[in-house]
Amino acid sequence: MDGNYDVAAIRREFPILERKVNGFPLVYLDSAASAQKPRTVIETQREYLSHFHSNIHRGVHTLATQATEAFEGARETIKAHFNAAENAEIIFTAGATDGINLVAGTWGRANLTASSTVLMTRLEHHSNIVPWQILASEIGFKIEVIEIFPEGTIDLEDYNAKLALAPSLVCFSHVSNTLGTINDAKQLTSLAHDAGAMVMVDGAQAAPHMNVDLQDINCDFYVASGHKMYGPTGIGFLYGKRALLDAMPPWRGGGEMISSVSFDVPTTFNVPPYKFEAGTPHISGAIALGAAIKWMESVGLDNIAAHELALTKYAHEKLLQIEGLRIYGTAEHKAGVVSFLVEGIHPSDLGTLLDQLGIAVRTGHHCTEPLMDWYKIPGTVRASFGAYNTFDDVDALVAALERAIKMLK
Ligand code: C6P
Repeated sequence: MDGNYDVAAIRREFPILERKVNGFPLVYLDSAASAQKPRTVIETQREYLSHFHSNIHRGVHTLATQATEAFEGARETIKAHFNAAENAEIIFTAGATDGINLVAGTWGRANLTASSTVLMTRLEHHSNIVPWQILASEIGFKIEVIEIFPEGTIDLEDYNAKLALAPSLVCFSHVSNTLGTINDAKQLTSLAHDAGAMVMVDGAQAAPHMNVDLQDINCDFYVASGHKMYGPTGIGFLYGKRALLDAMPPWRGGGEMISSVSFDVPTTFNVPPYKFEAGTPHISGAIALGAAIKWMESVGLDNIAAHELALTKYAHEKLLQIEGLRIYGTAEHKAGVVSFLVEGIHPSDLGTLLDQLGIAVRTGHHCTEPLMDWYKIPGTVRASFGAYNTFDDVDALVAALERAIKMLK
């Protein structure tokens, strides 16, 4: 136990943490890629599939009603947890990537022109770059990059200078998946709004690690992925302000997103969120995501954040004792992500050897190639923490690294 945080009890809720990998107890340090699942999430999905699976919003029978209630209950859980103003502002998507593509394909296509400018930070994940690049190649708008300082924080002077270009949209990640930097989403949003821009926040790495209050941030769009929040893959959400969602054209066409379809008069569309949820959604995923959020709430996001911060500080201290090791991402406000390189060793060689010792880390560019290019490095080794990680996990990483480095040098 550290303080009141009973990490041993938390670990018991994650069956996967009992397994061995390559003969060693699993040390899972890759939660930024995808978090492991507590029993309540696994059970919720099993319970739904075993007892009340049905399509939703379409049937009058008992199973359809129960499935619809559970699905809409999950939407309510997301709305309440993230403090959206109403359930209609929460659109189920396949994940953060899907949500950003939705905004680009609807709001972006309807509102950006050849003379528009879109700002984004150098920290962005490809998911918050490429959909805008694809649209820019079609429409012809300009993309401008907000520069960062070497420790991984946004250069506010550069941001203000770029805001003077009167951008239509500013895109930034709430937390960097590669460096761990926590951006001040409220401040960045307010500056963007003062300049007349809309704001798209990529919350994929913030939602699992801190309390996020959407009305307080006041951004226009926010996306997150269920699988990083201890929930299933293939489900996530897009938050959008109601007035914007009302005005946006639909995205994918199909069942459920319409009000009326005709060959004779124009087809009309449903209200948000259904306007953006064509086809049968990932019902079990949405319901289990609701369970995952309730699980995070039961531990307390502030407790998870404090625990992960303590692990991060400890990892920095211990790792920096290794000769030739450099940490990328040293912002004062940092989430549980530690990216590093060891002089003379390729990150993927280190990652492979660490795996042989039971340690799961991610290596490579972490879908942030422009950031890696800026640092002039091929990638990093990244250890990332979840609610279930321990100080022993950090010690195991350091010991395995020392062994691996000896083998590689
Ligand atoms: N980052 C990582 O290892 P999806 O794949 O849609 O669930 O999430 C995409 C995404 C968007 N934004 C940020 C900041 C992210 O970190 C991710 C996913 C994983 O860092 C996989 S590349």
